[in-house]
Amino acid sequence: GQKGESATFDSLQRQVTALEKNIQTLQADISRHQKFFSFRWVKSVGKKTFMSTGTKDSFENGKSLCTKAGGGLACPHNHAENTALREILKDSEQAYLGMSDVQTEGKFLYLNGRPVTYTNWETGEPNNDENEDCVAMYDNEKWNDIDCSNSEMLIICEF
Ligand code: 291
Ligand code: CA
Repeated sequence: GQKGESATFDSLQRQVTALEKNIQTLQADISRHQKFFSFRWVKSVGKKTFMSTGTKDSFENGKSLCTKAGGGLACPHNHAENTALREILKDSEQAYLGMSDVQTEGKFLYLNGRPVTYTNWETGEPNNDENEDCVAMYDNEKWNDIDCSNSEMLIICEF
């Protein structure tokens, strides 16, 4: 009868309301995890933390992304930092480093202008092949000088 139908309707309405609440909670959780996973590429070494959003970009965009986030493009200052940085790279990925020799050819400077004190060049590098002022790390941990506008590479920041 009518009473039974109305009871069924009430029960359904309660279920829908409960489901809506569950969906809201899930949406909040997903949004939280999306933010978290965009920074899942994290390695700490000493006082330094390397962090990547996992996205590839140009040198210039990478530089500004890291700066805006309150850090800088990754520049390993010793072997331990270099190895930690390598661990963020997937096979055959490359990452820009926070240094260049755009001012004086052959003189690599950190982006704060100080001379580079630690290097891990690949054999035969830097070769300035067709004028290369930026530096990228290969997945073998070695460095290569590269055209700053060459390609989009994994952006890793340091904090
Ligand atoms: C060769 C070498 C490097 C040079 C590179 C770039 C393109 O390596 O001559 O010294 O920097 O070409 O011209 O390299 C990339 N990574 O796009 C090729 C090895 C990957
Ligand atoms: Ca090169």
